[in-house]
Amino acid sequence: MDPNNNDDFEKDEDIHRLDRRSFIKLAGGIVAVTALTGTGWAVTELMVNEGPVKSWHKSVCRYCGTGCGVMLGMDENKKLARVRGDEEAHNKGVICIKGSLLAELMEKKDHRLKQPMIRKNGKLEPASWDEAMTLVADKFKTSIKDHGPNSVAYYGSGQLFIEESYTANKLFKGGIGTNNVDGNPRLCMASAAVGYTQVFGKDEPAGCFDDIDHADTFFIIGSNTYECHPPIWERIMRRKDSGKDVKIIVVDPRRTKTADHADFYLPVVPGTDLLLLNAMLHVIVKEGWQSEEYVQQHINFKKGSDTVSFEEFKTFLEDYSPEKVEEELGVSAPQIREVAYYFAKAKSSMSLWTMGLNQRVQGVFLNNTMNSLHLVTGQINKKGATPLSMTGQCNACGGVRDTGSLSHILPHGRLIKKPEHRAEMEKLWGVPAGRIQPKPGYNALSLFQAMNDEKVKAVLVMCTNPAQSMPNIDHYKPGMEKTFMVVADAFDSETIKYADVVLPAALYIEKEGVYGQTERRYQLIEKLVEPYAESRSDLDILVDFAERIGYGDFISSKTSAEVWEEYRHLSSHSKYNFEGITRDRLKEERGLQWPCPDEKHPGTARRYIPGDPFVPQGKEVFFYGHKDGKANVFLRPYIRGNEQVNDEFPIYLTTGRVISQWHTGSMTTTVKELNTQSGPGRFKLHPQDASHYNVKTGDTIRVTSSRGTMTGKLEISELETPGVVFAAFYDKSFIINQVVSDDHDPYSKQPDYKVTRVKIEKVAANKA
Ligand SMILES: Nc1nc2c(c(=O)[nH]1)N[C@H]1C(S)=C(S)[C@@H](COP(=O)(O)OP(=O)(O)OC[C@H]3O[C@@H](n4cnc5c(=O)[nH]c(N)nc54)[C@H](O)[C@@H]3O)O[C@H]1N2
Ligand SMILES: Nc1nc2c(c(=O)[nH]1)N[C@H]1C(S)=C(S)[C@@H](COP(=O)(O)OP(=O)(O)OC[C@H]3O[C@@H](n4cnc5c(=O)[nH]c(N)nc54)[C@H](O)[C@@H]3O)O[C@H]1N2
Ligand code: SF4
Ligand SMILES: [Mo]
Repeated sequence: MDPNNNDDFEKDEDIHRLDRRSFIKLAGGIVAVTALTGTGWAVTELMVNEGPVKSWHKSVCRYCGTGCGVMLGMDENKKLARVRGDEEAHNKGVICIKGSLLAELMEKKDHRLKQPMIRKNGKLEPASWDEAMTLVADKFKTSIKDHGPNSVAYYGSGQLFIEESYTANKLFKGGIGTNNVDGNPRLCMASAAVGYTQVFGKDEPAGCFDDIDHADTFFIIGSNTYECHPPIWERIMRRKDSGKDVKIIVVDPRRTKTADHADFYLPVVPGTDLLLLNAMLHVIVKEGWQSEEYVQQHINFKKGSDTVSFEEFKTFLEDYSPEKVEEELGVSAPQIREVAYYFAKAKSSMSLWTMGLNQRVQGVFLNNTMNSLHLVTGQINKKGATPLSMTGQCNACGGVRDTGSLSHILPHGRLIKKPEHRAEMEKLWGVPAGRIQPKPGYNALSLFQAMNDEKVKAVLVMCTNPAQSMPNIDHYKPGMEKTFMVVADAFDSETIKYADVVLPAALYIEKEGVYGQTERRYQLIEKLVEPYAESRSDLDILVDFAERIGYGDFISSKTSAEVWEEYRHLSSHSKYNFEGITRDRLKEERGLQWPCPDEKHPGTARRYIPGDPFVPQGKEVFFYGHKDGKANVFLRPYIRGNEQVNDEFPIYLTTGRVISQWHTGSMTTTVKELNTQSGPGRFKLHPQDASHYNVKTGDTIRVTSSRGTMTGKLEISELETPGVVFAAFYDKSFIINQVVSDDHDPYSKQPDYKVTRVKIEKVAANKA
């Protein structure tokens, strides 16, 4: 099915309700499903070819931050023939429909980029690697010479291998001498990373997925776990079915499939969650449900950089009584009290959150306060009790947050703004003092603005499709036109329309490297097939580029295994220490969680408690990111964003994902079964709003914000919420980011993709 030319979306079949036979039918008769579990979606095996498998190989799914272990079956022609979940991995054999169709992805050769291309007279023409890389090197060198190192930039991805992001970061920050290193994790994880760092002094979660098997209350907020982290959802459902008294609380303006299974569903007004979190804290301290141990021994209460008393914290919360917030929040006071009770009084409470909190103008405050809820109640540092920000992409944690490949950070939790951190990295990289610039570089939004303003003249874009994924995209297109853009991708993409040089990248098992998922678990993907046509791994491209611009000696590790050795040793100078995670261990084991300081160390499932190598002997809890071993609980006021509905723009647009498509769809829309499941891009509206606007399924509507307009088909769904129109962003003929606001969090600089006020107009009625 071509997603751009299809109107059969009314048949949008729900994979979750499909029985075995319908699933096989849906997938065109080519699948063999060995298990559809009680909750109905898990597919553990899928046969793409009937042919026999010659050898099975342990690997990792290339898509999301669940980081599922998969077993890849290669046939005698060395082609990926079968995929199944790895029972020995943390996902216990469970994978979702996208992972089960990895073999299909690898087969989509007609959509792949075949050779380098150079734009000549407005048209992309095939070129040799040497021609393309000579041009790239010349342009970057000239720009650096004429306009200084800050006139060039790298824009990367949470889907590159650790070795690749690390190399790019080292080259740009330690070699060229610019901090203009950013990427799509800015759109995704920045608020979580800043949030954790402010609270614990270090980024990355303390807990792990195993906590799911021990939790009694799940507080799921701004996460459609069912569609976006399906094996995690499956694990939560198994816990729920275990016979224990397990409560699931879901906070989401849309009644998603996740919300559908909740014991308590809180349909908050988009953008107001901080009222809920502060009101829960209000109830907790009023009722005396706080943990005295944590309040006395493990917490510093903070108002900005000042330490304040617990009493002052309580006074701050006075403004957030359930009765005061209920109207604006859209959740009743008794409901707020009820969820505060189940959160505080459970044996173990676990929170899970993703973009509904991160992609918000108050993303950092929301992340701070999620951690506060756990700290104040002592729902942390024991099995099943943990604030777990789930990561989106397969390698946003390992590849980008841990390697420090964002414009304000350095490897292993170091910050650009700290002179001692820069000095340490300069020493470790063996570069002159002062090489690393003292100011953060451009972040995603300011980078594309700098391209608009012609301050950045040349940019290397790897493994991301900003022309479709950036908010308010029309505003940033002039910059993409003007700047010398080098784009490395495996498939055709919107961004390639603006590229001056296109580099065909090797995909997934055509190369080798390490991914690090949500719970600090590092896993190896081994090379199993040769790169398609002329494509090369991103690491090979970066090494070649470094050599051509004069940093061949500095980028001395040239292969993935060599980079890993360098990087593993580097980590031993930090509290991320994973020197014990050798390549050989990664080949044998189902991933290892850092810290893991030596080769005998089993890895660390839970940080800040005994078992974590950095917790001093005799301490039961020690937040070693801060010298006094305490974590920060911040007083964070709710501030209304600019995107509030009014007479002109009376309804909220929120955007996100569907189970069977990946982001901008450049990979997943090439797979027929996934398109059949999702249907083409469209707006979704609740029946109540539909009757207000006098529209029905199949009609064409126009949605307009202060940023832009998009016209598209409409589907009416009971699963949506009155007052909210939803759209996903996978369909390149329906680029919703033309409408989405680029307002962003002032601290993390992460854009708010979740709350844009819009108006709706009917354009045409469905003819059918
Ligand atoms: N199938 C699939 N899975 C994926 C991906 C994919 O593309 N496809 N991408 C991966 C990546 S990179 C990411 S970042 C994750 C994202 O995973 P999720 O964050 O779970 O996915 P989203 O659909 O972006 O948004 C989550 C929810 O936030 C809700 N929301 C909107 N506004 C608000 C609000 O004001 N408050 C609250 N509480 N909730 C709000 C939306 O209704 C939506 O249900 O998924 C990962 N997994
Ligand atoms: N409206 C709206 N927009 C959003 C979001 C939202 O919720 N709503 N979410 C945001 C978030 S959280 C994210 S993470 C971003 C994601 O946004 P993007 O990163 O722009 O989206 P992807 O489709 O994942 O793009 C990855 C590209 O890398 C290519 N690729 C795959 N493997 C390789 C490889 O090995 N090497 C190279 N060089 N290329 C490869 C793929 O073909 C694809 O074109 O979108 C953001 N945009
Ligand atoms: S949940 Fe994520 S990692 Fe697991 S199979 Fe699905 S897409 Fe892959
Ligand atoms: Mo993401």
